[in-house]
Amino acid sequence: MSYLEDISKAVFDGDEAKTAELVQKAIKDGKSPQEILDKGLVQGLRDCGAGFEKGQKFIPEMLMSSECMKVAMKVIKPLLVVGKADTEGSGRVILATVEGDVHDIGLELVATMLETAGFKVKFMGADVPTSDIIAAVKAEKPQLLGLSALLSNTMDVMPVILSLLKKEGLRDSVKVMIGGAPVKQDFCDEIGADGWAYDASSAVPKAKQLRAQLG
Ligand code: B12
Repeated sequence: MSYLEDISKAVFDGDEAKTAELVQKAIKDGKSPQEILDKGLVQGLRDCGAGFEKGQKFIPEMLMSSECMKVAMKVIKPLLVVGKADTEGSGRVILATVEGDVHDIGLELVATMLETAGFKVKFMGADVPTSDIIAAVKAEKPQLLGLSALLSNTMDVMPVILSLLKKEGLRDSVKVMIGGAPVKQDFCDEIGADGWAYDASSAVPKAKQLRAQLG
């Protein structure tokens, strides 16, 4: 097995100690942190989700796999940030996973990548009440609002947030970027959000593009 497959398997197995050990070794061997993240760690979580869908994995196991990811991110995050800072695309961003949805690992990666690109990020976490998101936009006037949903049913909170922003007269001053595994470009078009990105890396150029549109 390749080192990436070994890392994926350790995450899939929910083995925190092994994940940390393998990630540290890969870094020491000069492997790319981005590759470890995208092709090792995230793949392990995806495999775990696929196992859950097939009834081979259960919630406590998904939780153990997500803990592996968190442990590994402690090692990787500083390496992703070092050497890439760039203030060109700077702007203020609020990030939140919508109400009713506890998934926040992917959004944390988006936060890391945006910070790396020079954005000032307010990370509100998961299961954030819609009223808190609206209040934060009102109080902090960010250029961007990033919303995440991992569940097919919580995606539907996104258009509710958009219409409340409109009702509060905030919609024209903030660009809304959406993401999360079930969220796609067609959904973005359908609900009238400003942008969608597939993953944390592609969220950066998308955020810069949206920021530039505000002038
Ligand atoms: C870990 C996990 C959990 C953990 C979450 C821990 C945490 N703190 O996040 C726990 C165990 C708590 C959990 C719970 C549940 N989960 Co869960 N979970 C997962 C799993 C395995 C991995 C998610 C993950 O972290 N992926 C890795 C990250 C890096 O990827 P990502 O989240 O997609 O994020 C990337 C992109 O989507 C994008 N992105 C994400 N957000 C944003 C935002 C913006 C603005 C942008 C631009 C981009 C962007 O960038 C990210 C980084 O590259 C997925 C399987 C999967 N394939 O995703 C299931 C999955 C999401 N869960 C699922 C389910 C059903 C549940 C539960 C309902 C189970 C239950 N019966 O209770 C509960 C939900 C409870 C709730 N109310 O929310 C289903 C959802 C099915 C659906 N489409 O509705 C999945 C797909 C599993 C499956 N295949 O069935 N889960």
